Amino acid sequence: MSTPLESWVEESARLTKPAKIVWCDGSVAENDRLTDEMLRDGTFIELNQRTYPRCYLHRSNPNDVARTEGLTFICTREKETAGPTNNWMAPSEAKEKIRPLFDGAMKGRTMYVVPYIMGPVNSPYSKIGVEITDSAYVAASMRIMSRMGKAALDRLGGSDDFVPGLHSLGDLNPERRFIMHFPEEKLIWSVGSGYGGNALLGKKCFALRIASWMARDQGWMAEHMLILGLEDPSGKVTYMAAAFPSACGKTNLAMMVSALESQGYRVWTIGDDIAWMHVAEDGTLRAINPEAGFFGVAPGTNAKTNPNVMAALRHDTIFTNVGLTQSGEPWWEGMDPEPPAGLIDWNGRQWSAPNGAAAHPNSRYTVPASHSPSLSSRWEDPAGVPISALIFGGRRARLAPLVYEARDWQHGVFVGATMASETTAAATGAVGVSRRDPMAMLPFCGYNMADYFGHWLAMGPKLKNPPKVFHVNWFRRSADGKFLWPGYGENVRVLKWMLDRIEGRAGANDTPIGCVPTPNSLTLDGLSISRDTLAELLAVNSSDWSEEEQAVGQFFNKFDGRLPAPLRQEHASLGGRLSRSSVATK
Ligand code: OXD
Ligand code: MN
Repeated sequence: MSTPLESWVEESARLTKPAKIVWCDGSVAENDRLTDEMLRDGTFIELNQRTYPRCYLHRSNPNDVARTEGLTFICTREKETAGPTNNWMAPSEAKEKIRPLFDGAMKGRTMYVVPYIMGPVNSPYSKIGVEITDSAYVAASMRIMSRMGKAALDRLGGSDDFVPGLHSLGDLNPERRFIMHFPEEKLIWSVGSGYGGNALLGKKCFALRIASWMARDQGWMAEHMLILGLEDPSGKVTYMAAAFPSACGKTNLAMMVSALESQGYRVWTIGDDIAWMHVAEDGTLRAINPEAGFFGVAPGTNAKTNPNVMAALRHDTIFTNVGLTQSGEPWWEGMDPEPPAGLIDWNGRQWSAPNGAAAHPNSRYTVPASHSPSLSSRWEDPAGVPISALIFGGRRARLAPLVYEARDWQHGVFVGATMASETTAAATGAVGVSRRDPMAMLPFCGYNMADYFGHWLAMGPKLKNPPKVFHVNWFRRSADGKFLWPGYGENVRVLKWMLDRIEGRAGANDTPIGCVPTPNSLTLDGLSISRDTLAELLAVNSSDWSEEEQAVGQFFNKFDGRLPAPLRQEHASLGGRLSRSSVATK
């Protein structure tokens, strides 16, 4: 008798007709074999093995370099279940459309069966997925990004408790590219793309879209959040989780070298992209990082912005769509002030400035978390770490102050639900356009966002001491377009203010949007920042916020009657506070 997994593999093979099937065990020997094959067929280019041992460069098809949100669907029986912010297709229609694209797609190719665990091997919160793929690059990347191979098969046994994901590169034609999710049957079908977020199915497809659905049903949370621990001078570590949209600095914050290290404040990394959070028996919110590696944006990464990751990616790392130096090393914009001579760009052409960027703006490194010098000793704690603060943030040139604190859980949900950010190169489409991205989950929520807000609201009362909720904006600019805040390692000063708030030590001014630090409550020693700049960073401008309040109303209208009433109430209360404060300041 075949197991449910064997039956699904057989069924997928009948459809895709591969020349051979390889069951991945995740071993070093297997990884060496895959690497050799990819070096032979050109999928991998060897980097300088002296300075970057076991590191390789992969160049993807130039039309396949980012997540394609327009081709990503939530396929539920009812359109309403997917909601107004997702692309929707009925499951039967989606399957009819995609099945022919899978039919014979693996002819002459190898089918890799990639079993994996999302989460620590022995955590009760972890879950199993199995990806079938015809891409060796995907199989090798999944080995870095998850606990892949034998450990997953051992945990699964003969059970059917896994999320199946069928992936084929297809012909890489965007006309025939679809990323389909069937949350009602916990199934993923992805065809026509080899790019990370579209093709490494454990990440966005399972750990966010399908998992958010499971989390709603089972009473936990699957969020687009980094997890970090802030150590204080006494050695106590306070854990925080933060949601920022793609390419807004989650990895840098999670791995930061603290500017307050000499005062005893250090940051420890648990995860850089996804948090699965459960209510523990003691009423705390406990977070695990379901991933095992970092799939980070390369451009802008350097010894100042993220020294820990620069150290981490010097061995056993896959680079995708970065530039290549004459000495066979990876290179991207922002790595050094000047590009080295003789660079090859991400398309494999001799680079010169008029050709555009040497590295694609969404070029990536795929590196095991275990390489990071900042990795927390608790990063694989099966019980997760207790979360004391949840942080939302986006890129906003104007409007949002450096940091503010929500009044309570319900207001915090409103702050997360109304977050907005300027778009980045992590997804195809225009860059720099402001859009609402609730909880940074707009592209990743597997069901109706109004119901997702309802789920957030329902989680608060289940927690004994709900985490405090904050909003940050590292990206506020002056009238002449300059960033007001230095960011990176200096962001620890904001984390420290949050810690002081959690412990009841720091001062704040109550404003219509929430509590903003008093200038003296931020630890600014060693940083040269003028009082005027600080005032600009912390300013809450009532007329700008009134415009924002109107825009939020329009956004909420998308959800019609489905929007939870407490969010309407929070919206009305904000309006009331803003009009009272503008009367008061007149
Ligand atoms: C990612 C993304 O790759 O959010 O993490 O796009
Ligand atoms: Mn992400």
